[in-house]
Amino acid sequence: MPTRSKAQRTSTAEPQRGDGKAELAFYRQMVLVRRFEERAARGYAEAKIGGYCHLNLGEEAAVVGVMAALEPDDYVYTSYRDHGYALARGIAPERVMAELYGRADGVSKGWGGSMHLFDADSRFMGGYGIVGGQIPLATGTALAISHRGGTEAVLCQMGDGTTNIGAFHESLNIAALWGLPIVYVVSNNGLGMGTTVAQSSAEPELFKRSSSYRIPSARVDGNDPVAVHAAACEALASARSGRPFLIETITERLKGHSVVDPASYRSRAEKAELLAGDALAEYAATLAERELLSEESAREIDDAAMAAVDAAVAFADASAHPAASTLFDYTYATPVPNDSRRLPGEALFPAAARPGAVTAEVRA
Ligand SMILES: Cc1ncc(C[n+]2csc(CCOP(=O)(O)OP(=O)(O)O)c2C)c(N)n1
Repeated sequence: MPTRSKAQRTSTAEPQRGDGKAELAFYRQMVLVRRFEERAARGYAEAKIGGYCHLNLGEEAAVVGVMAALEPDDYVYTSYRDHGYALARGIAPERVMAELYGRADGVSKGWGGSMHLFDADSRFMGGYGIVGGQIPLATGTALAISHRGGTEAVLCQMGDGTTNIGAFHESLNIAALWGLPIVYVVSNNGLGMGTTVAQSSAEPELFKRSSSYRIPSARVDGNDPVAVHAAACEALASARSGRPFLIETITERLKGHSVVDPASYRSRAEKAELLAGDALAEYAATLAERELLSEESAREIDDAAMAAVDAAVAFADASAHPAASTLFDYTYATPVPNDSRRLPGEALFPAAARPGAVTAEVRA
């Protein structure tokens, strides 16, 4: 069993309900994520963005609250729904948008796209397109930290549907057995594509799933960034002391699974209800009620977010497409010659092995 140094660090990011500054900072970030995602949807419709594209619209509070609890040297792994997490990690909107545009100045040099944002400098280890692919990798990172007696923690975010992937259970088991410094965050937006949690999970109260592995857990209102932040601070403190933790945030995705999903599994009435209960608007109203946010400051915050997103789009538009010669440069640790690709028109099979030209051969 790996040894974990007991040199522990408590999180400096303490929950701050009542301190208007922290609450406004959450709001600012939530608005930035909202405006960024709206613009990403537009960029997709304009064919500026290709491939898959999944948005955090509606999930801003859950994203921002959890990310604010991290230290700069902690590691972050997320699902493909990763834009908001990257922004909340402090990665420049320009570099995130350029990645969505598939440009060389993107955070993954244009080769990753929306689902694969990666920035080693901020220990943002990615965006993963394979459902649950991030969980064993995040757990392995926690194992590495534990081996070298580090004080960092790992945050591993996933969707509700992901808790049914085998790797979720394998990873939680190992994390608990070996006391790894990891927090699993399940963003429960009620749906895995069009399948509800009730249809897919025998235990629909997802935070309870970790109890099979004796991992403490909490369910929290994902519409309240302060509550999410408080839960994440507690979870990270637990992880750093050698006890992994699981947080389930109850959240909503306002739109379809990805930008091309019309969400026809939701009725019109349900869609209208969703928009009417938008967490961002509700949070703004709460701040206004507490006299932390005036109409004027709300407008200023919105204008600043729009300006940041406009600048990100201009930057992405001006950035070059990555050179084809760099295709394999960041894929393998061992360099792969770029001319090892099959060229257009080149035969798939060597002449003697072409379909129809093969003579049966048996080797004893
Ligand atoms: C191993 C694997 N199986 C299936 C898919 C197809 N797929 C992509 S997203 C998704 C739903 C995941 O839902 P959830 O974990 O709830 O995350 P959310 O999209 O709600 O954030 C599925 C089944 C995939 N990408 N990888």
